[in-house]
Amino acid sequence: MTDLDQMQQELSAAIAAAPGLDALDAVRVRALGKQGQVTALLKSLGGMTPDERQTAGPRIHALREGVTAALADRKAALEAAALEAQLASETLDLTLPAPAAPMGSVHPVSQVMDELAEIFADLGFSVATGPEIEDDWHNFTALNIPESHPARAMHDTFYFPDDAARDGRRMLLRTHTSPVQIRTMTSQPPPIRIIAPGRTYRSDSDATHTPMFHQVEGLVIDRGIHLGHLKWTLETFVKAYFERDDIVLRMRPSYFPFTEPSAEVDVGYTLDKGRRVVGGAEPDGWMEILGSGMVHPNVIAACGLDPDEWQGFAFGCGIDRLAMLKYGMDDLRAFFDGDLRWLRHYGFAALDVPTLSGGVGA
Ligand code: 2NM
Repeated sequence: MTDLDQMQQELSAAIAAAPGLDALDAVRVRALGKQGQVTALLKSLGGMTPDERQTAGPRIHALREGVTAALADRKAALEAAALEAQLASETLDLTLPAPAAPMGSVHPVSQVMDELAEIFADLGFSVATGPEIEDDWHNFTALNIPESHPARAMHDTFYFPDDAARDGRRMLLRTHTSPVQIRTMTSQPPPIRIIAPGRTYRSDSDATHTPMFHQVEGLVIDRGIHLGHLKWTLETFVKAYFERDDIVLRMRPSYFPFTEPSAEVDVGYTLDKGRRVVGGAEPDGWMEILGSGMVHPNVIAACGLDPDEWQGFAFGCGIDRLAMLKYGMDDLRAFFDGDLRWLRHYGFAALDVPTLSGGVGA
């Protein structure tokens, strides 16, 4: 056996026996490194005569290629074995139970908005939305509240600086969601059945008012709409929302610029250990929960419709107050504090989606 054959055999054995990647690299350095055995043979080619080189050259190169290939094979085998061992040790038990206390909850305001959408969807209403930054035409003028009208002052409006005006219209934070109804009436033909839930803003802050609050308003526009449609719709809504049939509503004549006639709607409550509970066939007292009325002909005309052909009713109420009455919170300001303890107590599980069949109160 020649020296070269013997070297080949020794290196092959060392490569095959290398127990890990570090040991294998040590063999590589011993053979192919700067001071390596194979490297030394390659260098010796320079000192040979052309004849010697003719025979030794191909054998030395073959040795180097053989060693290089054996190193690569062994390296791949060791890496595959290491991966196998890692996969075998790192198991994930997918049958383990989920954490007992999932994080996060649905805010009562979001929950009530979902309940309202579900109740009114069943009556054929869709949900409409619009910008919170409005112009004074959509928020006031189109709603029969002209420039000089005292209702403008009554709304405690947050106005933007005059240089924010667009097309000569002052910009403001909407004081109610009614501009959504205006945008719906000017962009789609009747019949219209919508509710518009969302954020509204008034410069007002005390125990029962926050500068940002939530409103839902409803609008129906069709031919031959009258007060009877309004009363039935509100009764059906309030019964579905409070989930009881013994609800009594009382309509009191009132005034809004955008409806004529207008009515404030009270719901009867009964006393349970001194606490007011919405409902009961023989009420102990009344709570105001809604404003409503027949849409003023001026509003219908401002939206480009003929008031002799189209009539409608509208209503509005505060979502935050609706939530407090149903779920028993007594401080409005806690709604917007972001206190995790309050949210854990009053929040709803993310998968508790309100449905009429399953109970909107979840
Ligand atoms: C209320 C009370 C009464 C109302 C009117 C309209 C519109 F756009 F049709 F004219 N939207 N909402 C309305 C009527 C709102 O909230 C207390």
